Amino acid sequence: MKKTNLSDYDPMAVPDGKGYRIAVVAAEWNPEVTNAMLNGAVDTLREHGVEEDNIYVYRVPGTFELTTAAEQLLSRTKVDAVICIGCVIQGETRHFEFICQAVSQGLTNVAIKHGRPVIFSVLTCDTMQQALDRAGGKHGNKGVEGAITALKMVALDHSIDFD
Ligand code: DLZ
Repeated sequence: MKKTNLSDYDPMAVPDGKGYRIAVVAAEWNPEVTNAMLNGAVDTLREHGVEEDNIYVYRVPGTFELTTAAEQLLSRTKVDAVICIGCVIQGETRHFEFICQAVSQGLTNVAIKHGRPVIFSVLTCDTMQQALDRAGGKHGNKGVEGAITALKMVALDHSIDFD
């Protein structure tokens, strides 16, 4: 069956987030989209046991800046994961390609450098409607998925933390 709501998940399969420290960074561009994703991510972290004091929310100007923020957070704090939220909409110029390429490669590099989960909750859409459909619309909320992914990746990280 075709999966149309990307936020369908089994809550029982999500690790308890008690004691996890999670940063959520959201871009200010396309705020009607990124705010909905940010709210979805934070609500989901709370629902799965992450304490209010352990959720750190930051804003950056645009999606391009997510990489710098993730690097700053992982190099200067003890957060267990960083959820990066952005929305890039195709325009008339090639800006879209450069931002998408830079942020996907940049976030991958930061995750590998620190060995910590950096979650790619970045929508790369042709139209605003496609983005809204994935930010609490008919295709779910990519922020919710980012939170679930973060919880699963932190649990994995902790489970292999032995010598
Ligand atoms: C410049 C720009 C453009 C054209 N489009 C978007 C977009 O669709 N989504 C987004 O998050 N940011 C966009 N930006 C801003 C860049 O991400 C970045 O903030 C600036 O290039 C400054 O580094």
